[in-house]
Amino acid sequence: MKKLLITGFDPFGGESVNPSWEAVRRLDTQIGKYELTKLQIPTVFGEAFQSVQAAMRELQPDAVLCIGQAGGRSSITPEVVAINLREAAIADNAGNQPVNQPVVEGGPAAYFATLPVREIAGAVRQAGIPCALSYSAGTFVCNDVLYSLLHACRGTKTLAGFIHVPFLPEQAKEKAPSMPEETIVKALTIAVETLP
Ligand code: PCA
Repeated sequence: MKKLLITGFDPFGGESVNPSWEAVRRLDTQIGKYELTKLQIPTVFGEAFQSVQAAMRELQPDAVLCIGQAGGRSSITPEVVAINLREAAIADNAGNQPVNQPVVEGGPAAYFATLPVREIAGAVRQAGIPCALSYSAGTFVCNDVLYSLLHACRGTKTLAGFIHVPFLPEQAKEKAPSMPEETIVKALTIAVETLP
């Protein structure tokens, strides 16, 4: 089987759960062509990707898929692009709040995800789950991880990408959109089934 490293984040911003990790940890360990290795990563600039990179060195995965929470979104959103910018509206879990900093000094402005994002979005929608491509992963830790990952994988065969997921119902205050955990798990399962 091929090897997939799949990650979710720890809770941040005053939340007590993060739907990305809650869903990732419930995924089957074999899906489609892939054997999954699951990893929880910290919502901390720099450190998050350092843990991804350490796991990549050990596992030598064929694909890396990182999952994150996007509170306020109502759909599963595969990210098309990451930009070379750290600009935090809130502090990360280590108290860092960078403004107008690059992710990688001297790096290109942006990288496109190398996973088949359109196929993933089409397959998830086909199953009746709301899913739309996103053209901004923000400028917080999720974008930081995706940019760093794509930078590290440039010129290699390792497929890399990121999917944002909505809040869980228990997190959604004042009519914020949310999605049941089992639906998020199903969407991520379909995403992995879609990987070449
Ligand atoms: N979402 C944040 C960082 C961790 C997470 O789950 C983001 O969208 O940047």
